[in-house]
Amino acid sequence: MQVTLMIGLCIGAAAATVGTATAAPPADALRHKLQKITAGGKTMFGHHDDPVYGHTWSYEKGRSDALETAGSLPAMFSWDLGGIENGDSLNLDGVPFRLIRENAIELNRNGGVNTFSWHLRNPINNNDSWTVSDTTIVRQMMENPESFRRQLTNLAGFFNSLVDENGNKVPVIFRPWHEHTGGWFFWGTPNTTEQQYQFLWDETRRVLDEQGVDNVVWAYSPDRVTGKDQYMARYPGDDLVDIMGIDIYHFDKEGGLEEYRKTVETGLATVTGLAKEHGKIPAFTETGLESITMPDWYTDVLLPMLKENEVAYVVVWRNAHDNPKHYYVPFKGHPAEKSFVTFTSDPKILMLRDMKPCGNCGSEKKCD
Ligand code: BMA
Repeated sequence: MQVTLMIGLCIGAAAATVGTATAAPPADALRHKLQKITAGGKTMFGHHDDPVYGHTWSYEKGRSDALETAGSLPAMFSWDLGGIENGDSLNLDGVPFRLIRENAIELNRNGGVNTFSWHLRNPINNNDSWTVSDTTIVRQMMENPESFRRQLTNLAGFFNSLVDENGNKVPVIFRPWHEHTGGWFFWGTPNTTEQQYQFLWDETRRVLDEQGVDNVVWAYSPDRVTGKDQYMARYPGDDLVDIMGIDIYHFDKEGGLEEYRKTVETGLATVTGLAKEHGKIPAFTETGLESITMPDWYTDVLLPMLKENEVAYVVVWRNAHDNPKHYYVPFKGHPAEKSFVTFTSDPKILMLRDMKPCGNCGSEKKCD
């Protein structure tokens, strides 16, 4: 009862249209929350598809590999919207959008934060994001934008459908056109011109604005970069970006550690430096060591990097239920469990148990 009342008051004050046309958009409250978290020296932990499936299970309400090891859900859930552009009911990994919506709304109610990526099928020939054999796709999208606009309208419909039980829009992070410094997506640098990449951002924002999407905080997240010049080469502009992030994975098990450390050092120094200069929120938008082949990875590798570079959040990728090696959070009995427990208990790291349903401090750890 008390909780419900508090949520109502907080969201109402921060975001709702209370009889006036000038109420702040819902995205403002989330931007503010992320700024507070960063300023307080905290980092939210996030996991892709966390509550809908794990290493050995799928679609069992109440389960989460992170919850079963760390004792709390992550502060953030990451989701993918691939498929929404075609009006599908399941995303590209088989997750029902209905379930994504329900979980996202519930997480927001409990003080957590949702972030969305978009591995869409291209609107020209419906090939997936990873099909890069035809490097004219984005040029064709610019020449004939109608089908792309229809895709964006479907995407906007999803964001507009994130409404809580009080009728308030739920603010979320959206991270489109990610990892473009690599060549594996059709929008990647080798497959597009600067102008074409900019078009994707401009058109996405234009259609979402036109459709009244006011609950999105925008994240720009290249893959690894050599420094500020490469990071900024295709930066869509301060007016289109709220979060400066980066995606960097640890490959090749222990053998790849030195390389990972070096790349993250450069990547996070770039992100935090530029975020300060541009007044943006810094984030480690994707990382992880597949199968967590180093038992102390969370405490010995990831945590020190986060202590050196203040980022609002870090997200690790999914624990697939149908691919035994594809997981990034330990499950019960995994050798990395102890390290994950220590990591998630560190005063710097925020799990859902550390988040306030609303309120201004961003975390209970910080409020104490
Ligand atoms: C990749 C893998 C794929 C998945 C895709 C989109 O990194 O996890 O299995 O389809 O992300 O979620």
